[in-house]
Amino acid sequence: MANTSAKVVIIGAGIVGVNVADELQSRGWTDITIVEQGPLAMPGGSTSHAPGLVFQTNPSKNMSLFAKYTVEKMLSLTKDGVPCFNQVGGLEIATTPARLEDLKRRYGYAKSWGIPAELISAEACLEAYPLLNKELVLGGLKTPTDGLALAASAVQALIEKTRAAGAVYMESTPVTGIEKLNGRVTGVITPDTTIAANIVISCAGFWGVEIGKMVGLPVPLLPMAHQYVKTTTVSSQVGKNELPNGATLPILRYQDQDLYYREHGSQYGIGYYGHRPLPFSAASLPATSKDVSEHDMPSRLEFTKEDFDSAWQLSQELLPALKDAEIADGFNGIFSFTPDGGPLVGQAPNLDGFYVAEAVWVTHSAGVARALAEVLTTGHSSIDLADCELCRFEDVQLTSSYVSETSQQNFVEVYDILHPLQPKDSPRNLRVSPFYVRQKELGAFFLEGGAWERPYWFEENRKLLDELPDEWKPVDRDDWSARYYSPIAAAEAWKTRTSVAMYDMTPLRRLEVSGPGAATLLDRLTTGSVTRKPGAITYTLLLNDNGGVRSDITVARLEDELYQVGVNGPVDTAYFTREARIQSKLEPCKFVQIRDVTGGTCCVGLWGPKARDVISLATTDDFSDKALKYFRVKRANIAGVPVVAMRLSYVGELGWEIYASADNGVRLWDALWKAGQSHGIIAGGRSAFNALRLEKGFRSWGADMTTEHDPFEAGLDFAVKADKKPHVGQAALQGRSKDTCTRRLRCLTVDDGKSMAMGKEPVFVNGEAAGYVTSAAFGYTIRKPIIYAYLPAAVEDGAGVEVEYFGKRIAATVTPEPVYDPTMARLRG
Ligand code: FFO
Repeated sequence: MANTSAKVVIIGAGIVGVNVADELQSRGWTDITIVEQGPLAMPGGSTSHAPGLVFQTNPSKNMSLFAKYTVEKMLSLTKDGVPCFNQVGGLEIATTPARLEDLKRRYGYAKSWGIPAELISAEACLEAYPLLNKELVLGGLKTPTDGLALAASAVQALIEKTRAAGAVYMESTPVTGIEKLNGRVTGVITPDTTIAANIVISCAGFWGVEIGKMVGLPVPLLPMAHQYVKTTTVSSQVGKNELPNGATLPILRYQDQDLYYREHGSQYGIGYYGHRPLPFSAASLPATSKDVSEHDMPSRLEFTKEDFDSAWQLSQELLPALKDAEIADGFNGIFSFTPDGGPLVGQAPNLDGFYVAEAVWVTHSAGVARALAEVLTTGHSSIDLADCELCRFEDVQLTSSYVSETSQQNFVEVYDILHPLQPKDSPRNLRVSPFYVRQKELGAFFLEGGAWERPYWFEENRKLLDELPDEWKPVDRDDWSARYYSPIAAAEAWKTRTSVAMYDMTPLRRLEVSGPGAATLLDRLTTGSVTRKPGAITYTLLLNDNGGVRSDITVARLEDELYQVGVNGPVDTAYFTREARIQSKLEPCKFVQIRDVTGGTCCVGLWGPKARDVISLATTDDFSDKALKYFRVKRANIAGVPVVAMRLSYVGELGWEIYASADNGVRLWDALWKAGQSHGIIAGGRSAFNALRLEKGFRSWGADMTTEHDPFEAGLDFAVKADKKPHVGQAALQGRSKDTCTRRLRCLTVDDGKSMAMGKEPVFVNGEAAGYVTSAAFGYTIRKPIIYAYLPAAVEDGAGVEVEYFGKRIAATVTPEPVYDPTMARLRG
């Protein structure tokens, strides 16, 4: 990625576009043009009516860090002598016992991500916010560094700043098309001119869908109206705030009723998420006129009072001082919602040089802009972007019906207490494996992931609970960790470790990488020895050019010019596809093709000490250790089904991943099932699966490591081959080692043998928050919960630490890993 300046056109001068311009300039880029369809003084998109509340704490680490930077940056900006951030603090209140518990969880996130916060009593809430009805409030979460962003002023301040540094602004200039040549963007078309560009960044907010259409790019966001009102003067507040929009009370969240509040001088601002979803299409809105005003802008729709009636009543109950006021002015303001609530950031998979930063709230605007500017100027961002990546969705998740339904659901759930495993109720059954019919027969309990239906356990296995030896008996869980869980998982883990089980691995994304350039491509992008002869499998890493782990993958060489690569998701697919396209263009004789074969194939993981006994009853092909060693692949035939068998196991047992084409799936399943009967074979679900992999110390990308961690920190340096030809990330790792890390991923076991964590909880070393949980599960084999967490490198094995779960401290011990089969005797057997 080039470090030198490019010719950049940014579409949209909202809070995201102007921040991107500024962040690029501060990194030395100079040739920047910003095209805005509205007048610059008030462009008329979401920024122009955004209420500006910045609550930083979020379950997502990167969203919290984006918000944190937005606060810092806004604090440094002034417009006409007035700072662009009013750090009044934030207060989230609980009016139900469930919310009070949830605030403890949110307090944990704040600690994990380094945002100062305090859990406070009902009395302290009243002290911080005297207007509250003391009958209603049970307690609160106070975040002193939260506050109010003056988004529209910040835009003006940044326009002045970036203009002074040479940025060119074109106002009242709609974009009518995008120019491209040979898969690269070359310019932006407006009614009067075409502006040449080699980088185009669409920061068009909810108009992004329409801009995306110009280049054939689906942008999975849904514009939706959200109600906001200003009251008339509240008499108790007269004279308390100096500025017309001034505020001194903290910004306030009343999530139990989908409401939030801020002061506007002596008036109140109230936002409401409790009304019916009001979706729109940006294409249906009129063109932005030259005279946008506060009350007349395309993103500000007519107020629908009937949707607000209950909110007004609830607000007067919570804040009795509002009883002498009325609604002065209300509107339905359009914002962007997405299928998973995250923003959309990154390069279009189908068009090089075309970037998107959309569905970004004011809260995260400067943080996202900085990350994108880092990507453009250095090739990588310091905060991991995977859960914001534009290309993180599966194809079925890009259809307009999916985007519409799930984004509306997100609107409805925006303040709900959501369990980390909680699936969508609808749409479901989008992708099912060929084994689905059999799984139904076995009483599978399904959750959804990557649009796949995935069994978590099988009711059919409940009867095994009676046979479970004492040392395998599950222990009781607290209510939260018992959700989406069944003790049946203990029985499935037991069978896998002591007998044999079948796991549906179909949803594991796999790519066929083929052509004369296949080995060259894989060699260049990975840390491992992937050019060994056909039959070899390599567990290896994709790094970014800062040495951060962008994925961990398996590379199986089937033929000289044919590989099967097991990856972690659509972001990996987009990366391989882009790199293959570039290589094929630069070196036509090294042509390489990437094909996602996930949907057309299926996979059974047949694992356990009796796996070889089972397979030998279903095939005459040789599955002995000699014929197929650990981490080797071969084609075979099982009961008449052509398969590819890979000798590896994410659960850490003897056995194989067995791949077949999807049409043969049921036959494959039935043959293995039948062969397994005499050995007591069972089907295992993801609940047991996830526990077994953690016992074995196998990392899960996205949770246990991201681009923010290098292989040494993540404990994956064994996957980096020292004497290898240059590969992406190699140079960055020079001079780094286990000894230079300041933090490392560690295995903890819970001392009381039963207290669970779920992930993202803070970990305390010597009483100080020093790290956070990446993965956690009950280790059935050792009969203790296992927790993986990043901790300072100095922490030694045997050290006692504490994990905070819903405000309670759980004692845990740092333990050498893996806790199961450290000598690999099981896998190599
Ligand atoms: N591909 C396949 N085929 N199967 C998988 O389970 C997975 N993964 C991800 C993505 N790709 C996959 C990769 N994660 C091991 C650990 C993590 C994995 C996959 C495999 C593993 O067996 N590690 C051994 C490697 C030993 C060696 O290098 O020889 C180990 O660490 O001991 C599932 O998420």
